[in-house]
Amino acid sequence: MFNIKTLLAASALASTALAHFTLDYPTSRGFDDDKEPQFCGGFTTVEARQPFPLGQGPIRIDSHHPRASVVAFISTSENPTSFNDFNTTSSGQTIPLATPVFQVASGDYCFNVNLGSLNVGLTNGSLVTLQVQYDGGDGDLYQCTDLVLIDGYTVPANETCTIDAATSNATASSTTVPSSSATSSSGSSSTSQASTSPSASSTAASSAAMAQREITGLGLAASLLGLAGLAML
Ligand SMILES: [Cu+2]
Repeated sequence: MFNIKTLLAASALASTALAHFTLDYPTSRGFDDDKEPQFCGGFTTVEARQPFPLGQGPIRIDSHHPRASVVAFISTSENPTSFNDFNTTSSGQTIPLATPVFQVASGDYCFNVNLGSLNVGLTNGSLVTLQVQYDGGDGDLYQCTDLVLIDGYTVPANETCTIDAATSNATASSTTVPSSSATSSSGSSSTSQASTSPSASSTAASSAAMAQREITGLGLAASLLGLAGLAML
């Protein structure tokens, strides 16, 4: 015989997709399926800061939904406690999004950010927290990572992001990109880089203008972007 509690538990179980998404590089503060809809994925204290390039640096995620929209943004607070800390600096300056809103399927993806170019006064040694927001159809999910920005820092070679999901229609890469495919794609990636950068930058500009809304309702942004697939989830 069923009771309400059992039914609720069963439906909660069914609606919790396996892992939603994970932030794999830089290392996330922590991951908890059930808490991932919360600010910073439910991990609200600053963890050991990882060195990260002041210039271009890679972020890696593993998407467990067949279609999702993703955006990343930073806080310049040493201990961000609210989304507002990701919207403005301590002096009230608006912080642009670190990426445009972009779409992924399931699998491993990477994208590059260039935090030094956000023009919010970041320099060698600046402390930031980067938050990734992900909506795969079951609501906004979050992961945070705490960084110290180093001018000229070189990330481990295996973390380098050559197929940037934020600026191209990247397909999921395997965990390690075979060197043969990296070689063969280098030619096409440089041409696609050139052809996609105008649209990528215009996307970045428009998403920066909508930053406030996206941070609190990426689902809306996703539907505006025509994520028809979400309805099927
Ligand atoms: Cu999910």
